[in-house]
Amino acid sequence: KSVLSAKSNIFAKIAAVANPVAEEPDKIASNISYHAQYSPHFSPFKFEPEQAFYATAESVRDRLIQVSNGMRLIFIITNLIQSKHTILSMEYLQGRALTNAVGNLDIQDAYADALNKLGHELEEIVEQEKDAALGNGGLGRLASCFLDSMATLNLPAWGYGLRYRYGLFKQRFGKEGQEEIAEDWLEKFSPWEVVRHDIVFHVRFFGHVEVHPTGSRKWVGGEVVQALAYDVPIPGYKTKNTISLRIWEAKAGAEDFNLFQFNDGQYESAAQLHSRAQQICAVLYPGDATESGKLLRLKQQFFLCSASLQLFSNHGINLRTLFSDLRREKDGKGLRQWSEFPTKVAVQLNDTHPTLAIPELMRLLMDDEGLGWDEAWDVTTRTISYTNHTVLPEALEKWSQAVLWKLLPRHMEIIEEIDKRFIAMIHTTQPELESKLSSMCILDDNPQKPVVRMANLCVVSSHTVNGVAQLHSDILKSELFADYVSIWPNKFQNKTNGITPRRWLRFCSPELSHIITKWLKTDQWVTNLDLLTDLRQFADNADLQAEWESAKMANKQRLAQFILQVTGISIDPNSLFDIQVKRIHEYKRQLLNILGVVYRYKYLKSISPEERKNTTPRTIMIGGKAFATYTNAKRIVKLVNDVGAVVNNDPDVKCYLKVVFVPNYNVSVAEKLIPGSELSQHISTAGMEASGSSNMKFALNGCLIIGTLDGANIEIREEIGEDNFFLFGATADEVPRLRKERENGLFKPDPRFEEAKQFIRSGVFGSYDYNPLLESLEGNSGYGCGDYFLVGHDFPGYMDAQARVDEVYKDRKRWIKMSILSTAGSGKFSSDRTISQYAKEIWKIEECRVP
Ligand code: B1N
Repeated sequence: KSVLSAKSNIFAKIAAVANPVAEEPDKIASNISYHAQYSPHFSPFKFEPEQAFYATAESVRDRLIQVSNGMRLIFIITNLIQSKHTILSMEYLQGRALTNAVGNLDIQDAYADALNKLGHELEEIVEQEKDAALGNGGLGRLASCFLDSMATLNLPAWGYGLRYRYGLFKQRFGKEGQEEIAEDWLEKFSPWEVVRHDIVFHVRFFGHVEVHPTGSRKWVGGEVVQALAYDVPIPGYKTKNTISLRIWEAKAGAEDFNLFQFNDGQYESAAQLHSRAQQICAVLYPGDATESGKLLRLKQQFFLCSASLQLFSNHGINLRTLFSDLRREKDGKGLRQWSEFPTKVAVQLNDTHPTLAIPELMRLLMDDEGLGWDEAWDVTTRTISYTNHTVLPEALEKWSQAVLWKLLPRHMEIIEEIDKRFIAMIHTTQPELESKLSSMCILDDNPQKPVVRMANLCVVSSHTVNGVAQLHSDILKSELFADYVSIWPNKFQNKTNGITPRRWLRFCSPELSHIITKWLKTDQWVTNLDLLTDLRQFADNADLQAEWESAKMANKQRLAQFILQVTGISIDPNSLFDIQVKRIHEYKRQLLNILGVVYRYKYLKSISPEERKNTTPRTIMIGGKAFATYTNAKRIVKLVNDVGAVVNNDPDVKCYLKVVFVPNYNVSVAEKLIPGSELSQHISTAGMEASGSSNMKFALNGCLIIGTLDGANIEIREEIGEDNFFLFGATADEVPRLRKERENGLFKPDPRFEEAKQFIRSGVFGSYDYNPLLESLEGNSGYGCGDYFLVGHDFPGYMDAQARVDEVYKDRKRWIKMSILSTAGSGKFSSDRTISQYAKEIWKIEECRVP
């Protein structure tokens, strides 16, 4: 009863605060002008596009804050009844926010009109925004798509991350190839975030464990930094629900500043604690080749986990202070019982990076709240769930035990105890697994380098473990985590990734969206993507085909404009636009793509000008960043650039082949490339790409895929039909045998493969030494066997699939039909579907809609 009365009280408050501000363009224009005038950041006498962007964004943010304040109250109230789910992720790749915000709030037309009145175009203004690139690639972008879906589906769910000062580096090119520049996304300020001076926690590092006479343990000493919360509002699509991405910043307090030393002229040492605190959130993924780099990365991970979990465990206590009528129902601890905690809080670990949430929650429950081991373990394991995103051995985190003992002594005690109890459980209940224990347990005590296996800790401590595409989840069960399946057969699930159809179709390709809405006679597909299947019945319709083709052409022309602007290369919108954009990695096989290009170039040179006219002209665009210390990835980037420089300037072929390295690939570049794409390459060695998610974005935009049976490609092909997918390459189960054969010298390379490599060696593309790269395809690749990624094996199949692409492209009707069917078959890949499955099958939460 009292909950209900408090609720109706709150609803009245929300109605008061969440009244939307004026929708009329005139009022919006004056609101924008107000921000331009009173913003402390710019001169009031200037209203260039940059100022216009910040003023517009601040005006939109006001609305978001109004709605999100209302939302917060709803969450607080319903949290007493319902749960609140949390994603902990070290990465969020948000990109730009303005188009998405006005689109989701359904106010883009009013804002476009308002800006017109002020002498600006919305399309130009949105280009002023810097990408928030607090992530590396697919894993971070997935977390961002999830936030959009959580908000749109009205789920009481937030994301927690770090506020990196410098996000993913900016990519530039010098003589030697890729150079990395710090990306200053906060150079001016971010108009979206709201600093929460009321939400600050202390996070400790180092120190020691004190044992009290009662046996209880306490972590004390060491150094303590403050975690300060910034909230970035995340609007749902056409709903009042606005959730938050809460990002933590590390700082030191005034008491950490040594005024005495400063006055004594020792400026650096006076501010030492401040600069140490600042290091924590200085950069996304600091290099971890050195010991200090490893320590810093570990500090980042713990910082995220500790700040977020202190917040959750304080949650109940915060509630008490807010609602006096509810307080009487409590037993003085905020929550009725700690055993209820997992019904209020669910924590999803986005890969192993936030694994330290496990021992941190145990520590908070035992050392701060006084729970015994069994009770704390029960609460922790019912709260935490884990998503695995990779099976690549080098990406499976293992942290040095010695470093962990130093940095987090109490947590290491807890991890040791978890491991001890796990081993004891195997001895008593599953003795048949004893022979497997050395690889199943958490602590790897190998004397060379004792480490903690984070993935094992996650599997042992989570109630649910999931992979990100069906094949990947199957591989987790049959290989990586096979030994655990017999202990916990129901722990393992699949949640095939998804993408938000708002950003990745509705807003990035308005033309195609309008056509879809027109033919489906509804725009409901934006939140119910399965409706796209209804397009199938029109795939042969000449009118739809004509509209489809002209929308794609408009997107291609816009893309050609963009490419000219950023590279100076002019590309022909009548050529086939073939795109591969993703992080540069040997397993993703950009090298296979470029070797194919080299062969195509050689072939075009070898035929007569007449024969060339019968070929399908292509523009191949490759983009992506190579990790700063990943030498072979950087060599691949250099090769693409070098091949482009020769091919694009060769008068014999330049009408038939262009090769463009798209610089500084990021979310906003993707929003330009994907709508204008016709073919995209998802050509990883089978079994190595956990899912992929750009494959879904391309397919949704009517782009055909050339790809292997890997990750989500398999499911995409199932959905859109095998006739509409250019398949090639070995399957995941063939890969181990093929590697063995390679090792035993049984592999016979295709002559075209040899020719392509020879052509590069001959120096046609310049004097850079490509031998080390080419040798990775031959002798020892450093991965145990030559050509570990099977580029040579898959090359002929790839070339044949590319030849099929060339043929089909000549038949315009057939190509456009396939393009329509691609979009029509993409319904399954909405992140709304993925998130509904997480909500139902892992978090057990329901929607919590703002009335
Ligand atoms: O996660 C994506 C998948 O679609 C991709 O297939 C997968 O490669 C990607 C260490 C990772 N897996 N692991 C990472 C990121 C950062 C890091 O420091 C590993 N990224 C993926 C979404 O499921």
